[in-house]
Amino acid sequence: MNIEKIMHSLEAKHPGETEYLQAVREVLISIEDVYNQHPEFEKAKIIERLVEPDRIFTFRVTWVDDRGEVQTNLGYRVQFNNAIGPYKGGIRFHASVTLSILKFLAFEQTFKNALTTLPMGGGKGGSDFSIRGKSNAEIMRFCQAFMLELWRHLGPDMDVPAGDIGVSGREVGYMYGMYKKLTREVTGTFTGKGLEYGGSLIRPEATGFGGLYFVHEMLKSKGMDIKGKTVAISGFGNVAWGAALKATELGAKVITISGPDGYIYDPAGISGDKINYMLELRASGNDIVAPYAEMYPESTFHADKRPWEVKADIALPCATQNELNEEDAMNLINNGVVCVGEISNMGCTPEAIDAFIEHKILYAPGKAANAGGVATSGLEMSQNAMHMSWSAEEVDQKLLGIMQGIHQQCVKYGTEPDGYVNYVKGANIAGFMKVARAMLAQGIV
Ligand code: 2IT
Repeated sequence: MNIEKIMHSLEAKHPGETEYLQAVREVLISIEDVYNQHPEFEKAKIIERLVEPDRIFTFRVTWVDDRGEVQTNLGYRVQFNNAIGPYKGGIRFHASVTLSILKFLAFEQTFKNALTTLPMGGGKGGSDFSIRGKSNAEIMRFCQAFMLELWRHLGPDMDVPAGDIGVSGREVGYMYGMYKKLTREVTGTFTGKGLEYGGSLIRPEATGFGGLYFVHEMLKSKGMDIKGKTVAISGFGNVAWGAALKATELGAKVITISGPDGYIYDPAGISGDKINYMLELRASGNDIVAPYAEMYPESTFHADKRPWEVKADIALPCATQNELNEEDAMNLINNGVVCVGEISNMGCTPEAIDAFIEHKILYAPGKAANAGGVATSGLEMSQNAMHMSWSAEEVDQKLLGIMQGIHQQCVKYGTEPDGYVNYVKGANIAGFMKVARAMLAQGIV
């Protein structure tokens, strides 16, 4: 495989799609050696086929705001790869959304979903619509307008969306309601639904829980205990919330959360009511964490800073892509970090990842560490297909088993001669091998 040639051609075809090109390059570097050992992959041009989405829908979403003004946003769905199952992946509503971001997310999702062992292909969708400052009625009207276009591309065995940044239970409910009305079917095409209408227990917590199960496995494999460790978390949404809950339950102490306005440092530990308060802050719709420091005076607010400057044993990026750069990585390393679990998608820049690997830090990429969210979505699909619901314990046990399985796959494919586990390589190779074999088996399509 000639990585530079492939990247050059992709850059020419998709100029300026930096996040997508970044995600592809990372995977190609990881899989180069195994790819070269499989001439059948090269013969079937697996890489050239795998780096391009099967198809992309882009559409206009027009709706009317509370003042009666007509608003127009962009809507997208990227159906990346369905070699191992129906397209599956979340929908992101955020002002920063571009096609490049959704293509990187859908590309990563393809490998992540393969790692879960469940039959799900990769997809992602979204809009540049931001829920910040919008009324409930505006959010509902937007979700309905979005679904008026998207519904025809979805289906329980075709494409099953879920939430992502800016899309949680409320937005999923509004989209699913419109989807049902248009399709006249009740098949559960959407995950992250409310418990009353087909949602799964543990799904809201699953990304954070899964991330902590993975981190726990990483530490255990090196004879370390998570108990008593300090944890720096970024973000304050659903993922950060689930991560803080499980970290605390496992005996660790969460000392930071963050928002677009800065970060909170709480040396007393963010636990109990403080974790619930995180959800209240989120629900306020203001997208700021500063009020936490007023509510809990033992904590401090650090405006316009990222949490990676604090001393912590474990760092968990839980916000968004490229939120932890090389300088942040060096701060963490110099402060003695032992484990970094990327629970956001592509949370670390390539330079930050290189620094962690060079310093032999336990570092897990998002497609391994955050796969618990989509894995539990897969479990929600199973429950819907069976017209049954499992108990929280059942779902949680399955989630734990899946995360342990992903950890084993990373160790299998990522262990280097000196015993260091390169989780990036492990996750990319394990995910790629499964998708590539499935594509090969199904011919040139
Ligand atoms: O990035 C992700 O894995 C998600 N946003 C969840 C996707 C899903 O289909 O549950």
